[in-house]
Amino acid sequence: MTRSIPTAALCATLCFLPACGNQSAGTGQHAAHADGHHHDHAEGIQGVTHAICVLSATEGNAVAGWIRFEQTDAGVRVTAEVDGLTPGKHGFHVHMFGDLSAADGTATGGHFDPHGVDHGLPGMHDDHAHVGGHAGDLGNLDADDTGHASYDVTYADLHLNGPESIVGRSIIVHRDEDLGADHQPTGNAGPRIAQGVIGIDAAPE
Ligand SMILES: [Cu+2]
Repeated sequence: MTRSIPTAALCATLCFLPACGNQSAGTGQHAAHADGHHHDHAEGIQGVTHAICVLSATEGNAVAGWIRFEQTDAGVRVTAEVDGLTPGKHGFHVHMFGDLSAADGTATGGHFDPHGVDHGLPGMHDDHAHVGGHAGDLGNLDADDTGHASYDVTYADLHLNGPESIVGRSIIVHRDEDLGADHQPTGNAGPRIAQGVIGIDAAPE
């Protein structure tokens, strides 16, 4: 019993010293590495100002298009140009995950809903457009007779940075119209006909 104590103490000392030495060296390298990058990456600290989602049709559909997101003083401006739709309204939302691995779009999960509230359609308050109940509720695309839809709405409460950022999540376009709050939790918008990941976009020069 008496020998085990010094042995343990010796082992602890031997093990500790090299570890301590390595840690010091590692910390020094890390500090130098970080310092060298401060200037190069200064622009990234200001956050995301532009994002883009390029849509791909889900299996059996022929929808194509894009949705762009731009940070403005009034909020995030959402613009979209989408083709291959049937004439009329098609619900579209920010969904939780940027996972496009399912052919029917279901790997993207449900609507992005960081506050755990009911689904709804976007509306106006104090002259500013607000997303519907869920943070991802963007309402409907409205396709003309050629199957083309344009969209341009600036939302005061949509985010490209911070804990409610939509970057890295996805957009789903649905076959049917989003009927809003009377149809929980999805607006009864039907199958997913197009999907895409929201990624960081280049800011215009
Ligand atoms: Cu949806």
